Amino acid sequence: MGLSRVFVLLLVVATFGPMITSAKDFLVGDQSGWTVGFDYQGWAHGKEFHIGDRLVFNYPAGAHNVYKVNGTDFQSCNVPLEGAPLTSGNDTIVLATSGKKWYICGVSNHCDQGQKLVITVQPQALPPSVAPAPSPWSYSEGSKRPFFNFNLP
Ligand SMILES: *[C@@H]1O[C@H](CO)[C@@H](O)[C@H](O)[C@H]1NC(C)=O
Ligand SMILES: *[C@@H]1O[C@H](CO)[C@@H](O)[C@H](O)[C@H]1NC(C)=O
Ligand SMILES: [Cu+2]
Repeated sequence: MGLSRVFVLLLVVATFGPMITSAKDFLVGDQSGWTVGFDYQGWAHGKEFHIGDRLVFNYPAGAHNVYKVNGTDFQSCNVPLEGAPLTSGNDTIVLATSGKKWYICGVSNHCDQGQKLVITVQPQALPPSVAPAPSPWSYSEGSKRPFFNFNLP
């Protein structure tokens, strides 16, 4: 009895835990890291980035760097004059807002050689267990409140 309740609890945690503590680390380029001659758009394709996830740019310090830029500078590979790049070789960026994010390497002509990444960050998704499910109750409650009845058949 006690044991089966523990088991059910573990099952719930195992099932829904990953959805709740869902912040993910994305190693940019996987084992190739942050470098020239890699298809970062191919890498990003099919991945879902959410607020709270992290990008990790991995490279030998000094060989590359990471500038966060806007879409214009991304397209033209323009390295911003102001604003310092990340240079540690293990640069971690927390995705704090939704929308498009653009990153380029500012060393030499690496950006022109394809060392650039654009992603779209989605708003943090609610775990399905928390999302309110449509239920008969919401209708019966609505029917007691005439102001909410305009759109009901
Ligand atoms: C993009 O950033 C550059 C600075 O690197 C700035 O001069 C330019 O006005 C920005 N463009 C837009 C559309 O914000
Ligand atoms: C790189 O950064 C990540 C995230 O901050 C960290 O977990 C990892 O231990 C770091 N790796 C190295 C080799 O410093
Ligand atoms: Cu580079």
